[in-house]
Amino acid sequence: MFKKILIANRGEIALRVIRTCKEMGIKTVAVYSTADRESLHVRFADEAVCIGPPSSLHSYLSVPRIMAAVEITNADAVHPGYGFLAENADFAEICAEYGIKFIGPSPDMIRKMGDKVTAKETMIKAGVPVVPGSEGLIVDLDDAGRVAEEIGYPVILKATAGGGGKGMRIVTKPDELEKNWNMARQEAKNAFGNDGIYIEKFIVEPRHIEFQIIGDQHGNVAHLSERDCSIQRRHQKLVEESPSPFMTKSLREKMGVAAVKAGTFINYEGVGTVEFLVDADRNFYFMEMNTRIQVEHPVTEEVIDHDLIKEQIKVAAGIEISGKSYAPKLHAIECRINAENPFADFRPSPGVITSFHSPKGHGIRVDTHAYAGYTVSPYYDSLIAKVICRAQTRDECILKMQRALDEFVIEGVDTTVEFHRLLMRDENFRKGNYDTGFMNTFKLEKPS
Ligand code: MV4
Repeated sequence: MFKKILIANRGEIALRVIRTCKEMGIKTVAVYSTADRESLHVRFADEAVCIGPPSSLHSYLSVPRIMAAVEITNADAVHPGYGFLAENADFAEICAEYGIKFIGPSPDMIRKMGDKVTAKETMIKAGVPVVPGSEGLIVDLDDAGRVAEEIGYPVILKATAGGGGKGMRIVTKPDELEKNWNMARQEAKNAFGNDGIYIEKFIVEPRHIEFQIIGDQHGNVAHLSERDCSIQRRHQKLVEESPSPFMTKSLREKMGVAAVKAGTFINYEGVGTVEFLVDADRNFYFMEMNTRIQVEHPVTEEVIDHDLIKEQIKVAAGIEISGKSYAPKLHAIECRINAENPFADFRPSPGVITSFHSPKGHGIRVDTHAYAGYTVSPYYDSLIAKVICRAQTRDECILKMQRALDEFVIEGVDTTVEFHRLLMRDENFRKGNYDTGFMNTFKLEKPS
């Protein structure tokens, strides 16, 4: 087992990883920017190294600075958390060159899944259903026109280097293709330095349902059931839950088989997520694979009763998993609490948290690095807490979440707590009647 893990991250996930390391008897090293001096991950780690100024580019995204911190502290492994360097194949490669275990899959695997066209081609070979579309990259506008006619409008143009919604354009009719083709190429080139585009049939208002998987170094892959992440706004997830209210026993079996097939075919090592689009008829299609631990992993932890960070560290150290897959035992919901004003287009609201009281009681978990007196920096993403509730049934879980949100006091910055309070009372949400279009019609009105 590792002796000392450096956590190349900040905020709640850095704290989350430190907690599990402590329970496993592993020493921890925190890294921090000057903006995060007072952060809890710095205080709770055994050692802490300042790696630079607030700007992520010169701190949490700086490979040389992180490697320097690894070297001076003698860490034998790096946990990347999510975001920052978590899916950076070059970083994983440099760790390997220095004999440091990158807690995650191999650089090759990260590259393969990071390129969406390659990922999709790989899944076709594995026998996992994918959205009908182009075979590989589109070469020019004529090619785009031919493929679009073949699969039928509406279609969606996606950047192969994209993911998470960046660089996508929906095309509803032929005369809109040229404009969108040019825009998609330009956007992709600017955002990723790669203008490779592919085309898919546009699935109208699908659900976003993802499967958590885990693979070990011995070829075993298991799935840990699904999370429904359909409640999102501008490709930012707001709420996740497990089980999905749209799931059936037979659909879970089929999707679970597909997720395990995906992981097994690529010999996946580590925790990962296979994202699917699910249409109204419950047809499901592979969308992307994430090769990191995700923000919403606690939902899965609560329903299957395992510490995913612990499992992740164990497989990274070469320990074999049991190989069996899990169905959810309970219901869990996560609400992401961001320092944003939901009544002003979710505008970020950095500043000092003057008072902070988090909800407590049976079945309630709050993952947070925030406290009274903590400053929310404008330099990083605005997630300040995750409230995760679990109960025997979805209805009880929603009631518990309501109670938890009612108890949550955060003063000094605007937060999305109020949004979630309204959402938990929404009739369609309560019925589980939602898809990725939900936020387009959700009426957000400030209670007077
Ligand atoms: C799609 C889709 C419909 N059809 N692909 C890809 C990245 C993910 N974060 C969103 N993605 C989607 N891919 C096909 N073939 C619908 C989405 C999608 C979406 C697209 C446009 C605007 C908002 C969206 C919200 C959720 C999902």
